Amino acid sequence: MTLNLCRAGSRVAHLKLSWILSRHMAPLTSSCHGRLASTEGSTPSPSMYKFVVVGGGSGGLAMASSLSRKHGKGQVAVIEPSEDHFYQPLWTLVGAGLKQKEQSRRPMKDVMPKACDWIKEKAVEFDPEHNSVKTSGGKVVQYDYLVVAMGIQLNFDQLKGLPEALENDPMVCCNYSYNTVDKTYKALQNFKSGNAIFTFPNTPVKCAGAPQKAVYLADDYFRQHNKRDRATITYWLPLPSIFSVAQYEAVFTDICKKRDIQVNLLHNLVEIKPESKEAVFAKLDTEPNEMITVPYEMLHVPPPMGPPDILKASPLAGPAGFLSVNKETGQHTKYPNVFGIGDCTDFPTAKTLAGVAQQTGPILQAISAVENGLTPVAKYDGYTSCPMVTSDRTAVLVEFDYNLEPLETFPFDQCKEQRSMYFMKAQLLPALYWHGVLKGLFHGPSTLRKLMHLGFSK
Ligand code: FAD
Ligand code: UQ1
Repeated sequence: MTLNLCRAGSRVAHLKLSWILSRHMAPLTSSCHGRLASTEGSTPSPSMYKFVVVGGGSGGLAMASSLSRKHGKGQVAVIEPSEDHFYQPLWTLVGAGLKQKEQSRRPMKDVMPKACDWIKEKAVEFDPEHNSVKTSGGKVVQYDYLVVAMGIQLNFDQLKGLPEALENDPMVCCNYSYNTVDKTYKALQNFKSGNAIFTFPNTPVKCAGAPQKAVYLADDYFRQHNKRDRATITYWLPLPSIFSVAQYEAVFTDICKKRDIQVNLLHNLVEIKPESKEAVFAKLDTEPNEMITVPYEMLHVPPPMGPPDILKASPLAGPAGFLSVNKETGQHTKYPNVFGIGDCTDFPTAKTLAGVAQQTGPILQAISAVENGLTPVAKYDGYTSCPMVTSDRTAVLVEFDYNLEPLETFPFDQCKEQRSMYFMKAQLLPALYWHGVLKGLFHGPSTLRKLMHLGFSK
């Protein structure tokens, strides 16, 4: 009876039922997740969970770890098709030959929280009216609460010539995927002379700093290998400035000037011609857009990106196709038992892992509030950050919030290139990721920030 109600009930009825059960009839809380089913002698259904997490990337596993630690075995399922889990921030360093790409990968089975059920399939359809997700294997997985953590989709085929160029031209490279990241270091090594071109896509992007870090690391590599004077380095962006936060924009404009890196704003890469080794740009400040064709010796291209297709096509999508969430709590704007984290959401801030870590606390609090029939009050402030690696020994740690105001952790001048920030990027953050973020134990640096600023006026 309870099971049928769970299956057939409307979203609201279903939620009310969950709350009533969880508050007053604790042993029956699991009626929708197998426990009551087994007491009644029927087979526990593997397709009904208190929590379903879609995506076993950074945000998905951080949430799944915390939720399964709190709620116990069998309560949380993670729908994730990939055999491997990646620490993507390492790819910037892999592209410059400073790390091996294998260091960024771990088998999914080793990082999946033990108390979670791993459904090794793709989610293919969301049905939030019936609290269910359909998978590529035909399963219908039901939930009390859904956490969407599918990341952003890489759309290589949306840029004319990019798939062919990545396939056939050894000097066209991309730090944004495990399969193409080692081409970048090979291109740096094989570069003889000419144009080294670096671009930025005209779409939403994860880690908007990563395309720029590739520029600085190339400049640094060429200098160390005595070929900088044979390289013309250009960085092309469709945006009106090199960085969205004024204070950091000044820092990077200055670095580019000092290092003879030419920055071409308001230029969008529209085509790559690998046969003639040319890149075609649209000048966005002309109407109709004037086209410029530039020969390249080496070309680094982050692909166009966008919301995952199945999310975009679902009732969960907002106007831009990303998961529509309340910007302070991560709760869906229409379905109160749906939450989102990370790159697949429309949190109006830069998409980074640092942001993901900082989101986990408020989202967990919001889920807990809804479970207890309360209104979520947690407040994610839009914190996002990334170490802008400027050489193989220095980085500028940028950190800011929804207001594009710096929200810096350390009490020293973060606008200066620092060796300590490179050390943090290359040595400390990977460990913090595998042992802290993924286990749901690190919720961003806000406590560290408070400690660091004790006694300082900042
Ligand atoms: P992801 O970690 O990408 O995970 C998404 C998961 O969803 C994947 O496992 C995928 O397989 C799964 N999935 C997709 N579709 C489906 C489906 N239909 N069904 C089920 N599962 C699905 N951030 C920083 O903070 N600092 C940095 O220095 C930094 N550097 C970066 C450098 C590079 C080159 C790149 C590429 C990223 C960098 N980032 C950095 C960004 C950071 O890696 C991401 O913001 C972060 O991983 C986002 O986490 P997520 O959980 O939202 O998505
Ligand atoms: C961070 O928390 C994080 O995720 C663990 C990153 O991804 C690798 C980052 O790049 C940064 C900068 C942070 C912020 C953490 C500190 C200690 C400032």
